[in-house]
Amino acid sequence: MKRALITGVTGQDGLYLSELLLSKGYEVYGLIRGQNNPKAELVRRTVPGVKLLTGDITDLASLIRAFGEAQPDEVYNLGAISFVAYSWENAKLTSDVTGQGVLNVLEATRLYAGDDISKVRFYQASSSEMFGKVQDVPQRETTLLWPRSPYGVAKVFGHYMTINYRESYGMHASSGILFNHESPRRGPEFVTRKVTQAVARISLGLQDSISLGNLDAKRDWGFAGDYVDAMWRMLQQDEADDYVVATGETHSIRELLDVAFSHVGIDDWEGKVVQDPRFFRPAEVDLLIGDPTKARERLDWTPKVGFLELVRMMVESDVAQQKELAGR
Ligand code: F7E
Repeated sequence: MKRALITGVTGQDGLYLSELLLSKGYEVYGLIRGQNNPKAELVRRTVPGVKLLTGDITDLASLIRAFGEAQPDEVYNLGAISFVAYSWENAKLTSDVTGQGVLNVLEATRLYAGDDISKVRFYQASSSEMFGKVQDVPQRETTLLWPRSPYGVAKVFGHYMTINYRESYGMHASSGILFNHESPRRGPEFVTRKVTQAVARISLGLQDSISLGNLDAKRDWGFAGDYVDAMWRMLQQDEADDYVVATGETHSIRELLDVAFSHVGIDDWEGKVVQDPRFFRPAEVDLLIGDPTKARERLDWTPKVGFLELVRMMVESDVAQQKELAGR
């Protein structure tokens, strides 16, 4: 039975990855941060098979202890401060967690492996935010990185540190450059979920409008459940490498609004959307579209859920959730 250790297990990807690994017969350990973390209960309820360990990716000693208990064959570093807008207000903290945290997990992995670096494989959750002011369209593994947010800069550090551990120590360390990936489990601070939750509430007469920032930004949105499968596939390869994980399609926030509102029978949403300067960013990433050719050819990975299906799935889930909340 293989053993996996996941940092960031309380997040959307941590939950989907836990389900995937448990279904494959893995023994799964999840790192939980902080005292009485309210999200621990969510993990226990959603994926009861996961064994929780206390630790923090900013605290190397806690990681060494967690590795000792989990004895992992595979390590998935998903832990991060992941909300881009927040990273301008908390740049140092984002750098410590999302950037330096990667170095801590790599170092804990190396110390745990000791003389036999081949005994453990490492996955780093890199991000399309690293492409920022894009230098190629579509973006691929070789595209020059030009991050536009403290979050993006921190992810670039983690990305190159992962490559450096691969090249310096021969560690099986892979980096998945994941484009935006969403699901009904997405946090409501991200634009897809913010929209689907508001659309559900508007359709039920629970709110009148939604306040948003830049409606012209374009993103390559996929389904998180598909993307965790790509993570796992990377660690099953003979050689570690870097892979873009994306759908190869891009859509604007306006198109997201079109699909979400029309799914509840509202075709003209203009009067229901307010543009609020609070939600504009100091520097925007205008266009992201990934080229997943390498992942398709080497990992035999293709996304199964398309944009329309994804948005509709999220709207339906939010309508059901809002009805349940309203009925209580
Ligand atoms: O913004 C625009 C916003 O916050 C998407 C994270 O998972 O993906 C995610 O980062 C776009 C941006 O995601 C609102 O300006 C307009 O252009 O959903 P988001 P993100 O910043 O792309 C990458 C791959 C990651 O790695 C990150 O961890 O939508 N937008 N109005 C808005 N965005 C938000 N959040 N809220 C608005 O009201």
